[in-house]
Amino acid sequence: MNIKVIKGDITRLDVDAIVNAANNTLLGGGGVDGAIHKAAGNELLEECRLLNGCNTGDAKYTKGYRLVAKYIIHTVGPVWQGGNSNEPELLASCYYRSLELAKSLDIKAIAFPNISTGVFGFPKIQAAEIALKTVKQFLQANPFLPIEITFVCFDDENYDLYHQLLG
Ligand code: AR6
Repeated sequence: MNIKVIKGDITRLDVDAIVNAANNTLLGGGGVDGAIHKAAGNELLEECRLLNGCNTGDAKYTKGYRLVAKYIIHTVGPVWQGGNSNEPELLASCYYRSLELAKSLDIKAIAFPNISTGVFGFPKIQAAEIALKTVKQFLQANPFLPIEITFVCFDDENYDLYHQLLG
């Protein structure tokens, strides 16, 4: 299967594109967003300023600058508000839109963090189920696309969850 799970720091990955769990401004923040901006350098922020933000559930891309990855796909996950504010659909859309963008950029290897499961408070088990289900849906819809998808977990809880779900 072309889905992998690893534990580690997404900023160091040797892939064509890494996905950033950003916010609507796309101007940086804490968590993985802060780590990516720090590792990529100030030029990233300059390009992000030109993007005019991003809607929740959507994705936009920039160059990777000082990262090994050539591109950064910035997506905005939903803030968890109890589960009745379209959070599952919006989270699924983050993964699907990011993969559609990757396809249009001819990306062969992409790495995702566990979007929305930090500051944005999405329950980790539900988020992992949505992430895996959505990625599988995309692969089924694009059966001949040569793309390798890596989930990069930063904490043990997410890592263990993904391992269990992938079997
Ligand atoms: N590599 C991989 N995963 C990481 C890294 C890293 N270097 N650092 C943290 N994580 P979060 P969100 C994991 O809070 O919940 C920012 O301020 C972390 O353990 O980064 O989508 C943005 O600007 C967690 O599992 O993103 C937004 O305002 C996952 O990344 C807001 O946070 C996501 O946690 C977005 O919140």
